[in-house]
Amino acid sequence: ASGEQTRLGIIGVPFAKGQGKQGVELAPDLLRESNLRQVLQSSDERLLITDYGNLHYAVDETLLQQQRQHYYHIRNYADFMACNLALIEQVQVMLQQNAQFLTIGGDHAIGFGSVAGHLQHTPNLSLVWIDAHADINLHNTSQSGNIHGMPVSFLLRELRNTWQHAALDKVAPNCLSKDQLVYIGLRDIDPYEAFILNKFGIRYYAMDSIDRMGVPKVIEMTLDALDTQNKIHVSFDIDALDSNVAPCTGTAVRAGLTLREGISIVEALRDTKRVQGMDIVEINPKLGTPQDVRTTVDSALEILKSMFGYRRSGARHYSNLDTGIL
Ligand code: HAR
Ligand code: MN
Ligand code: MN
Ligand code: MN
Repeated sequence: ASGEQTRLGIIGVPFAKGQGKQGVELAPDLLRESNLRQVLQSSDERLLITDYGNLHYAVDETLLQQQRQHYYHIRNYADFMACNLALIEQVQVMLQQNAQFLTIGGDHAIGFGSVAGHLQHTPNLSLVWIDAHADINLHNTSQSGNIHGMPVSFLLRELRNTWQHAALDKVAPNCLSKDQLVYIGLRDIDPYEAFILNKFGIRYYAMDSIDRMGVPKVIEMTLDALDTQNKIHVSFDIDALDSNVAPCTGTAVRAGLTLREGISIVEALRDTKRVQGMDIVEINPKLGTPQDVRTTVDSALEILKSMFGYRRSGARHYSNLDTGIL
């Protein structure tokens, strides 16, 4: 079994129009320049990595018309939908060619296309959304008009009908069940978002739950909630981490996950062997000092290498090792 390889596809999505700050679009190339590939490869020698480059999209007249007629109050709706439609296709291509995929944002608006594409390939899917924010606003509840605060509402069966002019049944017919969604790390929930979470009984472990129960219990409850037959998608917003380890992000909220808590969560999810897709989003190298950028990128790489095989307790397979020393 030590010669067995796992194919991993990577797509960069340099999308910044889900919020107001320039800079998140630089993250995919910055991670590549920071040796993402080598870091992942050395975390597990069996990974076979294919980098598909950065996603391109074109906005068509139908989407511009949807925006003008129905979603003019949502900033960049047409760009959002065009980018996500391209991502939905790209994720399915990656899953035809690879066992796992990684989507590098960009802001969290791309969480819609990444998870929706995953759902079209694998209808029985669970989603773990690790974030300071719930990103579950509707077009008529958002205070900011920023669509990176709304992607989850496009995914859930119970909420997607609020986007009745978005033709979701056509572009992404498979949707997520509300009992297969778990949030971890929340600490900045808008009033309408809290109403929605509670109305539908969506599971969320906000930072106070983590403080009360600790990460091991939260992970246990998370895994208990998810159907063991399902594959898992992990959408990791870097702002879930405390701003001392992830300062370069557009909407930093203090008192977040420590890097160790983040790593523990990701390790436990990885150890289920059911994680098939992951996003890492909201890294903005234009915010903060060069040292802050270094810190944020290093934290992201730690999270990613844990997801894709690194064990703090040491490697378990030794195919490339000269064991003649003993
Ligand atoms: N809830 C706020 C809004 O909808 C803030 C959302 C900030 N979102 C992110 N993604 N950074 O998690 O505008
Ligand atoms: Mn497949
Ligand atoms: Mn987010
Ligand atoms: Mn966030």
